[in-house]
Amino acid sequence: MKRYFSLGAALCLAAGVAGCSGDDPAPPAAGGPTPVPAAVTFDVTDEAGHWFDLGSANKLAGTQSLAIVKPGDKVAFLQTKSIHGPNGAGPSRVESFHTVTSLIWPATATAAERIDQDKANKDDHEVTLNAPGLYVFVCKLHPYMLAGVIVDDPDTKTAAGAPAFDIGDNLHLFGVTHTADVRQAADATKAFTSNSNLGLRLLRAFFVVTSPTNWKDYTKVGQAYKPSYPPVAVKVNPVGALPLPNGIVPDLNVALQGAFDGEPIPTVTKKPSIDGIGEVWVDTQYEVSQTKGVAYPSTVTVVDVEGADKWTVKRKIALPAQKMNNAHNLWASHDQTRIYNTEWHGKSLYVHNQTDGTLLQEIELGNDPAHVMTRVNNEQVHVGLNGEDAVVELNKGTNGSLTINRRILVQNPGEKQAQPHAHWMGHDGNSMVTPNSNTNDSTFWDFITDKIKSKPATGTLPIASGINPDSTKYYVSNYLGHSISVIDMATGNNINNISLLQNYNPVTGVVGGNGAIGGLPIQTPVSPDGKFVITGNTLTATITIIDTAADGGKGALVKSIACDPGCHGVNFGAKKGGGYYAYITSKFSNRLIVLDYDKNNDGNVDDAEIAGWVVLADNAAPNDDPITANAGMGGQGLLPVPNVYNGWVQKLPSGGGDDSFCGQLTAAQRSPFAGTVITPCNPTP
Ligand SMILES: [Cu+2]
Repeated sequence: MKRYFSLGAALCLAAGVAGCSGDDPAPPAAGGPTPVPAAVTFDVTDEAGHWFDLGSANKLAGTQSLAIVKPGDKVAFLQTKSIHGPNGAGPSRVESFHTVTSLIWPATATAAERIDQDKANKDDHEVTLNAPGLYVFVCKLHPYMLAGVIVDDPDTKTAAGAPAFDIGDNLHLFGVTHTADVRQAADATKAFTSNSNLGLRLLRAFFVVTSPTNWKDYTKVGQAYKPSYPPVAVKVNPVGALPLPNGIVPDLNVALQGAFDGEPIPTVTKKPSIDGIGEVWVDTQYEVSQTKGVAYPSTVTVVDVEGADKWTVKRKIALPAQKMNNAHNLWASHDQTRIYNTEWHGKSLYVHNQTDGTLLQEIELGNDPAHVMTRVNNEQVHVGLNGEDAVVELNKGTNGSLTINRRILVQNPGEKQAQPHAHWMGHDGNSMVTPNSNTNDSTFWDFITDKIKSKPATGTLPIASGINPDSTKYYVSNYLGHSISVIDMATGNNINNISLLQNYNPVTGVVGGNGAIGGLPIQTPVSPDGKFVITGNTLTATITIIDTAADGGKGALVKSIACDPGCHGVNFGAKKGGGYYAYITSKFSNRLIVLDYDKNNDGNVDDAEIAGWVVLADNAAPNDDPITANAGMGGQGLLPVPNVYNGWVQKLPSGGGDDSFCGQLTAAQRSPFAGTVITPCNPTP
C-alpha cells in the first residue's frame, strides 16, 4: 500500500523512473480501536546525520530526514520501536531521552499542528498537518536532530507544469518570531517571508545537518565545498529578497549553491607558528568505528599541540566494549591525570587515563549527561543531566575513583523540568550556573547557602554558559534566541541580552554595523583573563567575540570570524610564551581551528586571526576500534590539557621542572586574573 511518497519518490514519479518507491510499512496496529495510520513515520535514532530517519530507501541529495505529505496526513515519530532500522522494523534506536518539538511551521498552521513535551522522554509522538508549507521538528536537548516535512499542495506547479514544492509564504521560527511554548497560538503578523536570506540559510542548514555527505571534509584538499541539495522547484513567497516570478525558485540546488557555496578546501594545512602547551582532547561525536557501528557513534580525538608531533592526531578512543554513545564534553582531574568524558545520547560518565586514553571507570548517572566540570575547592565532579532536572555531584576518592554524592535539583519544587545543558563552575568553588534549555532561564546555584540564588530569564533555548575569572558575571548563549545573556553575579539579575543578529537583515542578508554576525550560538567560555567571551555559532558558521568591558561592563559584540558548518565547541589553552589560543570545533566538519584571538596580547581583538588548524580525520592514528565512517567529524566538546582557567590553573601539580605543564606556563598564565597571587610551580611546603 502506498502510504506516502518521499521527495525522492516524487522526483522518480516526475521523471518516470521505473523502480522508484517510497512505500513504507504501516506501524504495527495496537489493540483496541483501529487508529488512523500515520502517512509518514520517522525513527528517532542516535545515528549521526540520521537522527530522524525515513530509511536509506528514502534518501534524497543525502538526507533521510525530509518527507512530503499531503494536507491532512499524520506524521509519527517512533522512539519505543523502529520501522526503518538496518533490518527493517525492530527495537528502539535511541538509548536515552529526547524531545520532538516544532521549530519551523507555516504562518497558516494552527496550534494543533505543533508539538512539544514538558519532559524529555523516550515516547512515540504524532501530529496531523493540514496547512501547506514547511514544518521542521527538533530535539530541544540535541538541537542538530532535525526532521523536515513539506505538506505539499499538489496544485503548486512551475510555469512548465512540473511539481513545485510549496514551503509556505510566511514561516514561524521558534525563538525568533514565536518565543512562547510552541503549543500556544502564534502571532501570524510576526512570521518572516520564506523569500528571504534567513529562509535560504535555514533550508541550507537543514540539508547540511541531515546529510553526512554534505559535511565539510578537510581531507578533500583543493576541491570546492559544494553541498548538494534537492534539484527541485520550490514555491516561496513572491514578495521578498529575490525577484521570483510567481515565487518559484526553479532549482533549489542551483539557488543554494549559488548563494553560499563553492570555496575550495585549502590545499595546505596551515599550522600555528607558535606551539601550544600539552594536548587537546576533542569529542569527535559523529565519527563511526567498526565494533560500535553506526548505532553508537563517537570517538575522542587527542591532538598534540607541542613538540615534535605538534598539530597532529595522537590517538582515537572509541570505547567499543562500553558502546560509548555520542561522547560530548570533557574536563580533567586537577592533576590532569584523569579525563572525564560524557556520552550525550547515553547515561554514563567515562574516566580515561590521560597518558594512554584507556578506561579507568564508567559510572552511570542518568539520561543524557551533557557537560562535566570540577569544583576547584574540593575536586567534586559535576555533570548536567540534559534529559532530566538535575546536576549530578560526584565525590573523588583517595584512589581517584568517583562515587555519586547527590543530585542538585536546578529548579524549584513544582517548576517545569529544566533540562540543564552546559553548566559552568565559579573560580572559587562557590557557584555553579546552568542554562536550562526547557525553561528559557538559568539557574545560579550558591554552594555556600547550598540553594538556588536566582533563576534569571534568558533567551529561547539557553544551551551553554561561562563564568568570568572572578565570578562577578556570567554569560549564557541562547541557541534559538541567537543572543548572549549577561548575568550580574552580585545581584543574580540579567543585565543585558546581546543579539548576535543585531547587524543582520534577515530578508536581504546584508550585514551592517561592525560586520559581526552570529546565530544559533553554542559554547561560550570567558577567556582566562576575563577580557573576552568567544562563542561558536552554528547557523552562521562564525566565531563571535564579545568584549566584556564594552558598554560600561555590560559587554558588546565586537567581531566575528569565519568558522565551519556547525561551529560548536570553544575552549582556551595556553600559548607557549604567554597568552592563549581559543580552540574551536565544528559538528559538520573535521577541523580543529586554532584561533589566535589577541596575537599581541594587548586586550584588543583587531589582530585576531586563525593561526592554523588540525584535520581530525586520521584513520592511521592509534585507536581502540578502527574508524569506518565520518572520519574526524562531529567536533563538539574539547579540552586543552593543562586546564588554564583561573582557579584550576593554580591546582596544577608542582614539581616536574620546566617540562611540566606548570613549568611551561608564564607567570601571567599561572595567575591569569589581575589581582590574584602568582602561584609558583614548585612551592616549598
Ligand atoms: Cu535528542
